[in-house]
Amino acid sequence: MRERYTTEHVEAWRRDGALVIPRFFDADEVAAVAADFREVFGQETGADQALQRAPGGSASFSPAQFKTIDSIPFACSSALNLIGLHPALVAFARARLETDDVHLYQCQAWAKYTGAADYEQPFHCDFLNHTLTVPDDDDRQNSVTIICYFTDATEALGPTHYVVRPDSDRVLGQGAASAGDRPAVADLDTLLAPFDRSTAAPAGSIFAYGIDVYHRGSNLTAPRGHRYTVTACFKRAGDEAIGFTAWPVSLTKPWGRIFEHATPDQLACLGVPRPGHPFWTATTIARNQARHPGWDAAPYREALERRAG
Ligand SMILES: O=C(O)CCC(=O)C(=O)O
Ligand SMILES: [Fe+2]
Repeated sequence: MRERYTTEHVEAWRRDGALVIPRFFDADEVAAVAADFREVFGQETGADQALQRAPGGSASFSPAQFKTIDSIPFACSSALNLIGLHPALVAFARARLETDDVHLYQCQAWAKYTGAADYEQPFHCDFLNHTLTVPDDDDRQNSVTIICYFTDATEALGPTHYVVRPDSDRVLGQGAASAGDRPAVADLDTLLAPFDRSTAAPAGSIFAYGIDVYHRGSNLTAPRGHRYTVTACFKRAGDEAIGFTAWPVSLTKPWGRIFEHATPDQLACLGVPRPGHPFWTATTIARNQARHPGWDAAPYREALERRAG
């Protein structure tokens, strides 16, 4: 299997808090995920004209930006349902967080279309809705948030823009990103503008960034354009300070699509105990098999037999 990231990438992440890894996903993976996007969102083509804010207006968050975003699982193939748990992505998160036990706490598919919204956002850090407090001083206790592109993110197709941590620290003072709240830095966008970088990259690329890294969504201006992304966020398992999605809440969603195809390792990233965990008894295995008929219980049963034997 080809190497999808290097130790230099992990080092860059540690130093800068953010990086783009071009073509992390293969062309066939991109094609399969994009096909699922078309099935789930039912629309591929944006409007002829971009929606742009009035002259003099400032970039902002708006409900229209988030109209076509949803969490896994979806009624489509395993391509989209499991791409956020791709073994290489999980391995990258493990390397970055320096633990084998990571938890996927957000996994959303987001389709954006030219003209459906003005997607231009002000600079912000994501910790504001990933924790009730502030980012940890120890980066390994924070999380790895990853935007995965399944369409080409050219400049006219709304690539995320960002500022590496050394730059924002220099401009705003060390740790200012962790203060985060915009009123404390009134002209944040002006101050950060000279250090603005684009994540423009071909389909299959990923943008990994910390919850303390300044970034912003940008608008889609290409006529009839669309942008497909999956956001996958990992934290250390058991870290109650960080969160976003409580997976069991979406009980009416097609979880069978996940259970039918995910490996025990992938399921563990969603909080399903691993084979051999004391949770798995003959009773719980049988009951879970009844709940998710397509689930392959063999590894769990075998681990139970090994424990008993
Ligand atoms: O979709 C993007 O490019 C970034 C969006 C973002 O940063 C946000 O909504 O918090
Ligand atoms: Fe954000």
